Amino acid sequence: MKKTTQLRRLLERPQATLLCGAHDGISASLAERAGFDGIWSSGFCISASMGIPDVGLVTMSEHLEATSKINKCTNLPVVADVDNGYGDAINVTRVVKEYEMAGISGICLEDYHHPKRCSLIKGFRRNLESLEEFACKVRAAKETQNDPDFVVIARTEALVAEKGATEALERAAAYAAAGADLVLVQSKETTPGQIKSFAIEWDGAVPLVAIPTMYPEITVSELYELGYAMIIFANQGFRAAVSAMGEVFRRMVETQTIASVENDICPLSEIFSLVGYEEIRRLEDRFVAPGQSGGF
Ligand code: SPV
Ligand code: MG
Repeated sequence: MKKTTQLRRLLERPQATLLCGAHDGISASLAERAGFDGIWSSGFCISASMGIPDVGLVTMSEHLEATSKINKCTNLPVVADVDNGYGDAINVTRVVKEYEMAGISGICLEDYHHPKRCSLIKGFRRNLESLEEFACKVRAAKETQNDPDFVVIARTEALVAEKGATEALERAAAYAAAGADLVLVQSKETTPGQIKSFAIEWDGAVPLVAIPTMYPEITVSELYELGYAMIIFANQGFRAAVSAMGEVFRRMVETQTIASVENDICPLSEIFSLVGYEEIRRLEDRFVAPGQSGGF
């Protein structure tokens, strides 16, 4: 089954579709192994893995390259965070073509004017595109897609930009009317009040998407009950890796030996299995004659 259709099927079930944020191939493999329904190629984690903040500095080609690597390492459908589409509606048409060709199952477009700003941090100036302009981008995305199963998520940052609940609802309704398959509403509050009231007020035109990073206490089933059909655990894996790496590096310098960390790190055998060394052995048996040298 095509991965786009796989995502559609997941969304048709009477239960939440749970996506895990990934920033590279191995994080996507691990998310699949853990039992997630799909992968979110997280702009926040991809930019952090490049050592830069998530403020519109990463280009479309860089996101696409990272997302393609993710997609090749998993059988799960991948939803790509494409920030604000890297320009106007014309840029969005190219985004859709490129991501469809790369086998990505859907994109999430957010209504920031360039430069976008990470939603998770307070104190930034946040400029949104006009409702009309962004609705045109959503329409452009939907009219460009070839595969009817390709999913376009429209994300409003109205609550994060402190525009109020009424504007958030108006924007969400306009984006749904423009053809968005789902609407993501983001909040930077540390309690779920905003996204709870949003869901209560929402007319249900399309299903909702939540990324509960800032209000982590809420459960998947609570969000689903409220009307959030897709839930994204966007960056916990990346943050776990950063904590683990930082601690192991610290201990190796402190003890001046790698023995101090050996029991706490992933065994090599697991890496071999995760990235398919066994397959290379099989290919060697089939295609590489004994004693054959490199090929150069
Ligand atoms: C991302 O993971 O890049 C997201 C989700 O867009 S958030 O960082 O919560 O805005
Ligand atoms: Mg993002």
